[in-house]
Amino acid sequence: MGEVFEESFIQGIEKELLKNKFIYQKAIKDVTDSLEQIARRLHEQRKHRYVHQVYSRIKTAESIVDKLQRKGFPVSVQSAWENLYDVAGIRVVCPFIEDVYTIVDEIKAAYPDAVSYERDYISDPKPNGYRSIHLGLEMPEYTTVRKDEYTDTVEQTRVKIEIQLRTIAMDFWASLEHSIYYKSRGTIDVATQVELKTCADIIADADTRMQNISDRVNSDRGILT
Ligand code: 0O2
Repeated sequence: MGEVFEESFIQGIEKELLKNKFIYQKAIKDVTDSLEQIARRLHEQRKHRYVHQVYSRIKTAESIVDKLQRKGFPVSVQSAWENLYDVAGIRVVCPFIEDVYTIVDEIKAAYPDAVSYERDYISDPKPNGYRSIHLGLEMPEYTTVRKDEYTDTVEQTRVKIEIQLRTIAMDFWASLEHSIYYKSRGTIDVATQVELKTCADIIADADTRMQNISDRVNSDRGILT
């Protein structure tokens, strides 16, 4: 069990975090714009919508503190800046499983020097059934101004950002599981955990079937996606 922090400590982190907020927002906007261009180009070229929805969020101070504790990092804004990739997070929801992999390849091609890690929880789901791909990027060269009592120091920094990619079906499960279980780790009985895993398996099966149907229909029509 991690240390319990006072409300005022979390508020302090929240206030400090606001100083970095604009730069996280800028990184989110750049990646989101780039994703929109990719989606538009693929749609024009292949007459198929690879991206169903894109949304983003900046992690709350409470969730940052929780994750730093879980991973054994010091609990501070500087530590979050250095150690966490998902303070700025983008989620890309695609219709089919193969669309997810196509968009992952497009992102890697768009940011060849920025990808720090790729975690494929689709081919290797988490034990609870969670499926998604997480891509950690370090965006190059953002300008920040560090203020102290006497000077403003202009610095070039690399902003970390995480992109999570999944199908509509995976997103359905992850959103519900997040609200039911994930945030209250360990406080839900084993039977409920098993039931959630069963739902994840049913959804994974449905995803594969939908992909197969799509492939069959496209090949009957002579369409290559
Ligand atoms: P928030 O702020 O509420 O969105 P990562 O290091 O990010 O590749 P890891 O090590 O699993 O992955 O880290 P963590 O903190 O457990 O998960 C990061 C984010 O991935 C979570 O954000 C979720 O959005 C998503 N995620 C990971 N595992 C699961 C899971 O089992 N179920 C669900 N529903 N989502 C998951 P947070 O922490 O919820 O933050």
